[in-house]
Amino acid sequence: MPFESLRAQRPTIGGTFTALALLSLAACSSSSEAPVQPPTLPDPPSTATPTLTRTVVMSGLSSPWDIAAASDGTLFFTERCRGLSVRHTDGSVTRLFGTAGSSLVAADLLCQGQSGVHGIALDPAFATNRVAYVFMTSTATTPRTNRVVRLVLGTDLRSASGRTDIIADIAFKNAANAHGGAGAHSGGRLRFGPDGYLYVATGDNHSGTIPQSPTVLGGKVLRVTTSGAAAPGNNAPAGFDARIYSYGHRNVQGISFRPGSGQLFVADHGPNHSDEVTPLVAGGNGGWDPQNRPSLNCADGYCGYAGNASTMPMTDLARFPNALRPSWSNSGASQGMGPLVFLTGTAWRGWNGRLAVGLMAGQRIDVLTIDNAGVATERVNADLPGTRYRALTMGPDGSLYVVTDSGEIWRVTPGV
Ligand SMILES: [Ca+2]
Repeated sequence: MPFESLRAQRPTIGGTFTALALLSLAACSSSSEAPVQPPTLPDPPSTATPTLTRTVVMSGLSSPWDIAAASDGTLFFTERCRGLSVRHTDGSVTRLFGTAGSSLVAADLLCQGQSGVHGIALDPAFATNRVAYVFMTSTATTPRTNRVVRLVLGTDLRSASGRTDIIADIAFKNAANAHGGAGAHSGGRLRFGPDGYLYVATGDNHSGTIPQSPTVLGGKVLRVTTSGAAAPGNNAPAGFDARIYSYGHRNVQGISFRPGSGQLFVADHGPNHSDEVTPLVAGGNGGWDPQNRPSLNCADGYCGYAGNASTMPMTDLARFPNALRPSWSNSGASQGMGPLVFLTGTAWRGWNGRLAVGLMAGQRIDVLTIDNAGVATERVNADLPGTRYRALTMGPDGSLYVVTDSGEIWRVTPGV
């Protein structure tokens, strides 16, 4: 009997296969043939919940904000008022970019309110070009702006040089208003998509008009080349800045791409209600429009904290019937939705492909099952310590790396 026909007949349960295979082999083998070993089959994918092992990799960081992992396990992390640092695989740390003491000092770095140094992303060709991207607030212009800067790191990853500001005109809240201090709602997450383009999350700056503005880069998700130019296919409406991929957001804090489809899902931090996880499409409108309206007249023209989920919705389907529908709206009180990431790898067992969402005020990580239509059908708690979850990313080892507001980096490893 040909070997391949055995493989085609394989039953789904390994033990049964072994018995059948041995019977078949015995019936078909002649005494002149060498014994044939039955093939080894992988275990079927487990649908069980993984057990989680948590290791504190670093502690004592100052307002850490984001993290990126290189293929060899080197970790890059930002601290909001200090800059970008790297944790080498030997455990040593080098300050690369930011305030005094960094390899490359950014004299224009501003740490104010919620803002400062935010997202970090490594170039898709990082292994060969050592290029990294950082989101930061800058005093280089008046008014001040948020920027995405490109850096070239030394081959030993212990220095930075060659700063190029690839996006210099992201909206920044320059002055306090009735709703809070300067620096509020800058967005700031950076991630490369599977298409090789850089996605940039921005925030509404406590402005009533910015989220739906066709030209102001706040309350948006931008999609650009590694030089900061508009990526092809953004599908922004006529009259919009061509770098805009989606608009009508409040304060996007999480970006992740679904394995397989590559679709972008974002976490949009709600006001006093309705954090949202939303799958995006090019040119889409998230439906956030916190302007004055007949039923609401708000201080400084910003109604973002006025009303409720009906009168000031995070996704206003009355104004924008085609707005992007969220997968999950954390209705009730906002719990400070922050980062999110799709869990990937068979080690995650039944959670492989599910979406981990970090909540800050909620002090937990929820794991969402998303159906093919992009709708969340199940939500479970990850059973990790209660703390404010600021950043999540997958490491090259299949572990989940977690950054907490309290200043720690964890490695969370799934197991049986
Ligand atoms: Ca929305």
